[in-house]
This record gives sequence, structure tokens and C-alpha cells, in this order.
Amino acid sequence: MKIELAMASTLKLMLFLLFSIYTFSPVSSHEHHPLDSLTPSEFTLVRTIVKKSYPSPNHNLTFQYIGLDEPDKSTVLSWLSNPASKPPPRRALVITRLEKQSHEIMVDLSTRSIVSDKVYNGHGYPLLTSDEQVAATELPKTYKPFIESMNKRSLILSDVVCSTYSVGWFGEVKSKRVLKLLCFYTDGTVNLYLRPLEGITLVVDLDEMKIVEYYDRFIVPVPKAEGTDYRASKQTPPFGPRLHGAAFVQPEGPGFKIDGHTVSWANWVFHLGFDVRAGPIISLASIHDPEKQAYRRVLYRGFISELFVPYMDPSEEWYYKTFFDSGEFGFGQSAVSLEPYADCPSNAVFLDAYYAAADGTPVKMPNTFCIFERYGGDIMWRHTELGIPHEVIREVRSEVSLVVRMVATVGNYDYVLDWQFMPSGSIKFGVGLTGVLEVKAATYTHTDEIKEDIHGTLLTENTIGVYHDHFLTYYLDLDVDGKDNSFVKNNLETTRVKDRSSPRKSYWTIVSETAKTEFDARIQLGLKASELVVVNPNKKTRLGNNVGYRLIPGPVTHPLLSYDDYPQIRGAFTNNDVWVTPYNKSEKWAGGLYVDQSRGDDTLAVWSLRNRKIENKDIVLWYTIGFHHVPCQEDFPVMPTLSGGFELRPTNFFESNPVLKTRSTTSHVHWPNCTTRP
Ligand SMILES: *[C@@H]1O[C@H](CO)[C@@H](O)[C@H](O)[C@H]1NC(C)=O
Ligand SMILES: *[C@@H]1O[C@H](CO)[C@@H](O)[C@H](O)[C@H]1NC(C)=O
Ligand SMILES: [Cu+2]
Repeated sequence: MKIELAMASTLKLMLFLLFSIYTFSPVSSHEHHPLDSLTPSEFTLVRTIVKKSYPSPNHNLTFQYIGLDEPDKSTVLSWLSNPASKPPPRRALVITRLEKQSHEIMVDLSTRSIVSDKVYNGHGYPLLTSDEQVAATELPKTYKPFIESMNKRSLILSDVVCSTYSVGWFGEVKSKRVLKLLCFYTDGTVNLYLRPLEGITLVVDLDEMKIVEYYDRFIVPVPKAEGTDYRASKQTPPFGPRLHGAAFVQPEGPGFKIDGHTVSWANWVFHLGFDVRAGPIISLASIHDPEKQAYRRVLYRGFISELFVPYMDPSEEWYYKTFFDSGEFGFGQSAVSLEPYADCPSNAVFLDAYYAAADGTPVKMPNTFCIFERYGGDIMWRHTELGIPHEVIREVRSEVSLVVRMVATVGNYDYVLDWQFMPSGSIKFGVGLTGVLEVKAATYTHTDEIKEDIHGTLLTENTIGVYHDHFLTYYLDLDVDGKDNSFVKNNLETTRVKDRSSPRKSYWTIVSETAKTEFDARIQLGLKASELVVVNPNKKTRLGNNVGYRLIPGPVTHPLLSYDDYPQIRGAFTNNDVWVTPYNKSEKWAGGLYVDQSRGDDTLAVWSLRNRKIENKDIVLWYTIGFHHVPCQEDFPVMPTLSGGFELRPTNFFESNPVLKTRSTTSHVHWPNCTTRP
């Protein structure tokens, strides 16, 4: 036991030494990559410039969003071809609330001036700030009717915490910028979401920051605290299995380099940005071609554009729960610090991120990203040849990949978002759902008592896990070997053998169809067997095939709400699983720029009604990965990660297997000072 402990601490020390050397340091050969996220000093500068133009102290100006207004693609690409040249001017897009209006302000950081400032008069409201949500959740504590409700239920006010819920839009003509509050009881647990005070709803006017409506409609038992806590320190025997740890050691150090925010690893190079709304943004991902001895472009820019989470309980307390986690709450704003050795393996390198608080001051989020090489014991490729007499040939290459990870905790749910780069040229997108379910308190303690549709699953006494979906819509601006691309559907079609030329009656073959306009590229998966490929029609392999990248979708999960239902009008960008649009810098957010209480008039579904030409053009692929979630008892009190994902995979992009000649590491692990190991 002692030896093990000593070994463990030596190991820790070694890992510490090994990785402390490689910790990210923001030393860059360029002052700014044009796609770098705004820095703390830039946020401060934006704040100063905007505040200066609204000098009155009576102005309650809040910053709902500050982010990089990225330069035009052509500008970035021409800078990239000559990185020694002066980078393009830095600009920030700012959305403020001021006197009950949303302002869209463009700030030029180079000239320290406001380029434009216009009031947004359309439907919907900007991102909710953390600060205003925190302020809203404080209100019930001093609100008399709420205090009375707590007394009526014999609940201790100091054990009550409230949480914020966007209200959606259900056809009302006039809207105010409001939020709903639901409250929970923390007595005896930290798992507040499992102890809802069902029946109580507060409505907060955010511009006035006061409670404007209050409902205490009924009393149902608050689900018990017992069994809800997930902290290791609170668990009692019998315990689960004891898992053995394993260390992944890299004697040569990590195989990747970070220069500014540009990451290079194996045959990949890409830029990693952060946005308070989108979270991670991967740009300019290129892969080295061993034959061409050059980097070839794959993805200009990719990020999660929206995440739509509609719940399926139409009752008064629940109907409005149809969240847009990115546009309402901010995926980046919801990022949490990753824990070394737990959220990410021991060889991970961590990066911080910054966003602007409601008053415009920069907020540091430590360890927002981790980057690590994953060696999980998987096989990159292999073959055993047994066909040659008296000989066995066996060749195996181990899979190693590079992962960029962020975790967003949006209230109860935790989303583990991975970008995984494979030496074979694939990019894999991982989505892990974990955290705590959103539950409804009810009188039921056994399914025998249930005579109605409870819109969910009884998880424990008095607790219903309500049915819901998660739809993550990815923006993927592929630039396969150049800007102008086409979208090709390689349909697999059954063909009948009509003559007697074959004993077979049928086979399948490929019937290719190149999408000419946006309508041709609206795909509902699962209806037809097709391979969906983004090709560069101007580039061919030596043999004449179009170079391309294929979308390997995740499980088919189509939305089930009616198209005319209000949440689905707002979430109409999920009506198709795949869309292709011509690149347009202002079409970034699938649910619109102003998503809170939006009315669905600025969605991907609306933009694409123009049915623009998309053949041999700079195009953007939109893909939605969805999960229908029927909660089950195992999801209680905290949910084992439910994983999904999809892949972008080269198809005729390389002349042959690009990892044929991949060299494995030759070094073996030696432990200095460990020669006496028993
Ligand atoms: C600014 O906020 C304060 C406190 O919430 C409020 O009393 C004041 O009326 C607000 N001023 C304006 C111009 O809205
Ligand atoms: C870009 O998209 C926006 C929103 O759909 C639209 O208003 C604008 O006209 C488009 N610009 C171009 C050049 O097509
Ligand atoms: Cu779920």
C-alpha cells in the first residue's frame, strides 16, 4: 500500500513537471489573429467607448452581448496568405439594453469609435446576462406574497433558491422583457432541481427588475431530499465498484503546439475562439496532405449555433418550457471551469476564456477549455493477413486524436462538447448530456396511481422526469480545399435487374444529385439512404473524383411538435436535419440574433425560403443532432452521460489512406527513480 502511494505521488509530481512546462502561455508571433476572441483589455475599451457615448449617469445601460465582429472571410483569407501583413481592424458587436430598447452597436477598436448604433425594433430580446438573472432570483426573498406562500407550506425561506426560465412566445401580440422564476428547496440536499416548489411561478420584468406577476396555484408535496445528493461525501454504503485509475503518460510531452489561439497537432492546424453565446468556435481548420506537402482547408468556421430544448408538458406550469440555451442563456456564458484529472485527462492543457459582464467589465473564466491527446486504446487501422501460407502478417496503428472540450452547465443540465480531430482527416463532434433532470413535483408515489398522461416518467416518489428534446444545431462553414463548394446527395437506390443477365433480382447503386438551390439541400434524414457530401467541384483527385467531405450524421431524431406550434415556429431551424445556405456573414444564429421571446421571423428556415443558388458557391452546412429524452430512473439523482455525435469525414479528399504512413511513437515509458519497483 505504501509503495503504491509513493508511486502515485511520484507520478503526480512527474505529471506536474511534465505538464506545467506545457501549460498554455499566450505568447504569440502575431499580436492578434483576426479571429481571436476579444481580450480583457478590448472588453474594457469597448465599455469605455460605449459608455462615453451615453454619458448620463441616469442611463441604466447594460451590455447583453459583446463579441468579436469577425472580419469578412476574404479579408481573413488574404491576411492568412500573408500573416506578416497588418491584421484587419478589430471590431466588436455590442448589444445593449437602454431605456427598454435593444441597441445594436458596432465598435471599431482600432479607431476607438462607434461605427454604427441602431435601435433594434424587431421581435425578440438579446441574450440574458448572468447578472440580471442573479438579480431576478433575489427578488422573491423580499416579496411578501412569496414569503406568505413559504409560511403556508412551513418552508424555511433561507433554504429556498430560485432559478430563471425564459418564457418563450405563444402568439401574444405585445411582449415585455420578462423571465419566469421557479423555486426549489435545498434543505437536506444540494440537488435543488429535484425539490421543486411546484405550483408557484413568479414573473419578473427585467427592465424594471421587479416581480410583476405571482402565482401560487396549488400545493403538492416537495419531493424528499433523501437520495438526491450526488456528492461523494454524502454517499453511504453499499458503494459501487471501485475503479482503477490509469495514467496516460507522454514522455516526449504533448504533441500539440498552441501559438496564440492557433493549435497545431499531427497533421491538423486550427484556431480556437470563444464567444459568450456560442462557446467554442473552431476556425480555419486545415489538414496537411502528405502527398501535396501542403495544408488543405477543410472548415472555415464551425460552432454550435443554437440548442433548442422543448419540454412536452402542456400544463399551465410547464407549457412555456421551450428553451433556446444558446440564444437565451449563452452557451459560452454557461461554460464552467474544467477540473484537471476529472473533466479532462492528466495530459490536458487548459485555456481560460473571457466575456463581458452586464456592466461591460471583463470576466475571466479559468479553465474553460481543455485540449488533450486522446489515446483510448482504439485502433486507427489494422489488418491480419492469414492467407499467405506459413506466414502471419499483422499491422496495427493505434488511434490517437486531439480533443478540444468545453462543458456548459445551463441550469440543471451539463453539456460536454467535444471537437475531436483525427489524423485520418475526420472531425468528430461529441455531445454528452449529463447533470440533473428538470422534474415536476406530483402527488404520485407509484405508477399504479397514475390514470392520466403525466408527460414523463415517475423517477422517485412525487417526482416526474418530464419528456423533452435536445436539438443542437451546428453551423459548419466548410471550405473543402477552397471556398467554392457544392452539396451532393449520393442517393443509394435499389435497382431491379430487368433482364436475365444476373441471377440477382436487385442491387443498389449511387444516383448523384448536386443541390442547385437551398430547397434541394433540405434533408430529413432517415427517409432515404444517401451519403451527404460537400465537394469542391473545382478540384479533383488524380483519378478524377471530386474531393469532398462527408457528413456522417448521428442517430435520426426529428422534431415531433407540429410545425404550427409556437415553439416549433421559433425552432423551425430543426424542421430539417440538414440545410445548406450560401455564406452570409449575418446568418450565424439559426434561431435569430434576438432569440428570447422571438417569433421565428429570423430563423434559418426563413432565410432559406429565398431558395438561393448554392452550387459551386461558398456554402454553409447546418446540421442538427437531436435527442428525444424519455427520462428513466437511472437518470436520478444525476444522469450518467448520454453521448451522441456525428462526423465530418474526408471522401476522395486524399489520394489514398492519409494515415498509411503514420509513424507510431518509438519511445517507451521509462520511470526515472522507479527501478526498485516491486
Ligand atoms: C435605473 O435603475 C434604478 C435602480 O433600478 C432606477 O431607480 C432608475 O429609475 C433607473 N433609471 C432609468 C433611467 O431607467
Ligand atoms: C444576408 O442575410 C441577411 C439576413 O437573412 C439579409 O438581410 C441580407 O440581405 C443578406 N445579404 C446578402 C448579401 O445576401
Ligand atoms: Cu434530456
